[in-house]
Amino acid sequence: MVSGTALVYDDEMTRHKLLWEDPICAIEIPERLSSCYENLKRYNLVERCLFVPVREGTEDEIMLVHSPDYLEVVKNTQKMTEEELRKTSTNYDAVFFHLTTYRCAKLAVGATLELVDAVMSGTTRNGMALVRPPGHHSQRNAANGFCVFNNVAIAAKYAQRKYGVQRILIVDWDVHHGQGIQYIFEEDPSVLYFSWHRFEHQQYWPSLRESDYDAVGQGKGAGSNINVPWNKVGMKNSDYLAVFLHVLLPMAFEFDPELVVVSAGYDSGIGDPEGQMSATPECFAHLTHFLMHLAKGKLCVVLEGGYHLRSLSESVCMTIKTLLGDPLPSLSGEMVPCLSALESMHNVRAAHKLYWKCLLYEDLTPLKDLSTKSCQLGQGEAVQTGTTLVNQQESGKTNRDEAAKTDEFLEQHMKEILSLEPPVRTVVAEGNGDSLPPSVQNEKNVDTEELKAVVRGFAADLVKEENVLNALVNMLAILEKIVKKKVTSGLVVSPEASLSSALALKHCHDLRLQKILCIFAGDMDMKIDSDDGKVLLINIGNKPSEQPNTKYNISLNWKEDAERSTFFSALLGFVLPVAYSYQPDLTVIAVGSNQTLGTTGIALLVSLLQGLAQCRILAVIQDTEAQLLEDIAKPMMGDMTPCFGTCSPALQKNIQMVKELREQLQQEWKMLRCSV
Ligand code: Q9C
Ligand code: ZN
Repeated sequence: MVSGTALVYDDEMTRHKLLWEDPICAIEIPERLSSCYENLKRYNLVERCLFVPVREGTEDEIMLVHSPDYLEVVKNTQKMTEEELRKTSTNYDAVFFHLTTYRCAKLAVGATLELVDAVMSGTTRNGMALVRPPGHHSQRNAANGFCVFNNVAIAAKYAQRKYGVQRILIVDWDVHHGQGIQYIFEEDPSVLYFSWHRFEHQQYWPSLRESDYDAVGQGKGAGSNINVPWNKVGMKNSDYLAVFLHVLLPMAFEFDPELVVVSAGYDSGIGDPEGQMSATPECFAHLTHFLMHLAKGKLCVVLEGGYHLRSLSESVCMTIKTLLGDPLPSLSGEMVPCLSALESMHNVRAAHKLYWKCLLYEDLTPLKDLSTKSCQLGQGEAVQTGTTLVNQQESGKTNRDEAAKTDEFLEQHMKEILSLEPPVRTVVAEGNGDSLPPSVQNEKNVDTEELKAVVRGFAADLVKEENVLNALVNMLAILEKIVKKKVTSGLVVSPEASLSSALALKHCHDLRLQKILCIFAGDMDMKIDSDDGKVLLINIGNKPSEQPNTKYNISLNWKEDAERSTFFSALLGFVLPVAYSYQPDLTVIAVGSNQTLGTTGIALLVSLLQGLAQCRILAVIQDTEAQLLEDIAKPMMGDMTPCFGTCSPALQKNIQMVKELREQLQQEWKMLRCSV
């Protein structure tokens, strides 16, 4: 398995700067880069990465995307007077040139290509390039929006040429539309481009008609351009998560990329003066974590925008921590997507219905223009900043006050979320350790009277046999280690998986855990009492359940044999939205006999559930299924699962079942919603 995270950075890229007064360009400052690097040092993350030196991108590499004439224009800025630099800058929208711009822009390209090389050659699994100037607005013949050369687009062309990569996914989470990338790959079905962006019904910069959801790509590229316009500011963690779960990820898994490149702008984060959105730094950890499950983990993250220094640098650190495999902090905030986000999601899903199997059976008639309606309904749903109404001077002051408020908030917020997090990933296992990866510690048999008493108190009549008693006692010992944050996860092989999980749930209650997410896969014969909301039980069983579904007791039953694509839509479209809505303190996964998810299915389930409950998972496996031990241990250690590959469309009745369940429960679990 390939491991490690590359960090590509050079402070020479801080030399490019604005020399004259220009309120529009004033936010793209050198400190954007240096503050990220300083913060990475503060968190001791630099030494955990493989440091990769930058190089200049060559003229040929730049011309993979840009015209020779445009290259010449940029090259000429090297020897201009300030007056000429200024004059050249005015030929483009929101751009400034400096004597060092050409050099820095070549380094930004080269840094991005070094990252692609590190990942494609297998030197590291993933990595991040911290670069300036950014790239996603720049076009074949033009600089635009602080961007000179299109770093990410050049990287995609380079990966296609040098490594013969067949399918590349570009995820642009910058708050602006990377129209430059859209133009370059519009007709290319081998590059799937996803962008969300502040749009406000085309009022927001760059105010292009082609930034709306109905720009799906052209010719052979139809379906390979995904635009999610944000028509309101104030979008928060739950809105971003909903778009990933219901729009990007189903399409991305179906596309099955061989490489993922992120246009990672952090102006979509809280406090940013441009974006005016509300996503907190850990949101970027979750976005990164999801993308790590594609393309066998080959993920290149490349900096674009981000203008609130504290927000930017904390979010960059969360991204790199996640790339390194650290446990993720829980996603904070109310898990309810706003109406305006739901409207955008519905529209983009409807626009792509014809092109994607995962949307084929969805009931997606285009919405009427609800902009006025959603404004009325949306009050209180989005933050209204009102800074546009005040004059220049006052608004400067307001922005400074707001920036300082966000600084204060982030100081506190980061302390809170990082103190809750277990420091390192550790997995302990009980039972026969033969088939376990070496990184998994084997739990020594414990022999405490206290725990034995707990077991006897729970099921004295059931634990006649010594081996059952020991298994249960060891399970409790592991559970206590997880709850006390001595380890992140635990594995238990049990002769009585149902009994073990029921006891685990009871003991969680004794240990005062508030909310336990319990996932049963395969045959389990334990009735779990979950009416009080302390346990949320999701059964992914084979046997049709006798009881109707309720808020806290849900059964998903496939009609035929388990299909990959049914499992995908159930996992992304149902299990994860419910789990994120619930926000559990611990996840218990119990695998009974005859489970039908298969090795990859179980591994993907375990891996994605690590975004919840601060990564705390107890897996209880029926001894008949013990060969699954390694498949469950690996994702717990942060080893991403192999890809599924493109899958045949799911049976309509299975998709129908997931859809009905979603509709039935979306009042209770709001993250299930993907339409107004
Ligand atoms: N009122 C990047 O984030 N703003 N570029 C123009 C006019 C330009 C952003 C505002 C923003 C460019 C890489
Ligand atoms: Zn941006």
